[in-house]
Amino acid sequence: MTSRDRFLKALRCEALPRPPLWLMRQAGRYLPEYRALRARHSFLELARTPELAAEVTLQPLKRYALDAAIIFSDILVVPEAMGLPFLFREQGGIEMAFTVKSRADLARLTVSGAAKKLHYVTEAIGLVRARLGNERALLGFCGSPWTLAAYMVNGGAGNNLEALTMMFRLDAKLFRELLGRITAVCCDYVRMLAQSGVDAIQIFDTWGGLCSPEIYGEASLQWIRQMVAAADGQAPVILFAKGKGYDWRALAEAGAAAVSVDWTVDLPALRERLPLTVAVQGNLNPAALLADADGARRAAESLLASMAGRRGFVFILGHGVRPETPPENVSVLVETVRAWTSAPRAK
Ligand code: 1CP
Repeated sequence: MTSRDRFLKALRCEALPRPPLWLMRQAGRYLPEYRALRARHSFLELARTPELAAEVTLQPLKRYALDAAIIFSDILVVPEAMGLPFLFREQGGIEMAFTVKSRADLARLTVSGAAKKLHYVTEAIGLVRARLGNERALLGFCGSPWTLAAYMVNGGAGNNLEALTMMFRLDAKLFRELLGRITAVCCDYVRMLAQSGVDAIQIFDTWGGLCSPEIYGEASLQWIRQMVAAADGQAPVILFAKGKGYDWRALAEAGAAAVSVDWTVDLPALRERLPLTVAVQGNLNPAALLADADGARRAAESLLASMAGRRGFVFILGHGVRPETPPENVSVLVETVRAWTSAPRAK
């Protein structure tokens, strides 16, 4: 069975002796070969040059027997295409060029034709697919409208994280106009990704946890649902929602093939609660890869054992690989998951 078949079978909740494995942020600063390229090119140069983006995408796959690649890009290319660029701070992290606070700011954002500016992503996808063939799965991704709005209204992490929630509560009309515009671009972009030949599209709702559970449906999930509809079954959608205060059944009913969760969620319990038409993806704590290799192996085995024999499981970290991760620990993780076999459970 190819890695790509394994990945697609897991998303369809078919029985497998071991789960497919990939990592969020599997390309990035923990890899010396990434840092070497970054020393010569800015992040945006890497992301916007299809040959370079393809090379960075393939870096972790050359080192590790991962089952899937994720195209090298960023969720913030969408606001950037709408006319709101982001900058790298001297001290690390990112910052938006301006924040959206009023109707006048909203008027600065482009909707029509914005997604077309992201053609460099689909070109990079074409290059990666040509090199990977059908051996391994290839994922595209997009931020959720709520999470993108969190950057566009709050600014980068460490800024006023309540500004978007305040807009939702105090100026519902402005909120809906903003989210409607972002969603329109995200839907165009998802259609482009789905047609570019990716095997799945991950939607990152990294800041979904800023919503209290009673507003999540209106503030975030309704816009995500439109994106899932835009994929139109051409590529399965994986929905990553960070945090644990969600109505998981409502997320599962949004139409995604899989729900992806962080390490604060009890994954076997979530698997029990969701129907076997929706896969779960998760959720090793990225911190488990920061210390010794033995600890990384034990943490991976414990998650594998807890999910042994269950259908509809994709093994991933609960969030991105941290830049300080020793690359050897990722090797140990990959070896541990690949060596695992378990018989299917009755259920
Ligand atoms: O080289 C550098 O210094 C830039 C670091 C970096 C990298 C490697 C950024 C800036 N983005 C990326 C790539 C990236 N981002 C990928 C592709 C790589 C891969 O997965 O292999 C993906 C899928 C993302 C997605 C992304 N970007 C998310 C969603 C996932 C998550 O981490 O929750 C988010 C929130 C971002 C925003 C972003 N981009 C970059 C940074 C430093 C941040 C976080 C900003 C912040 O909140 O402080």
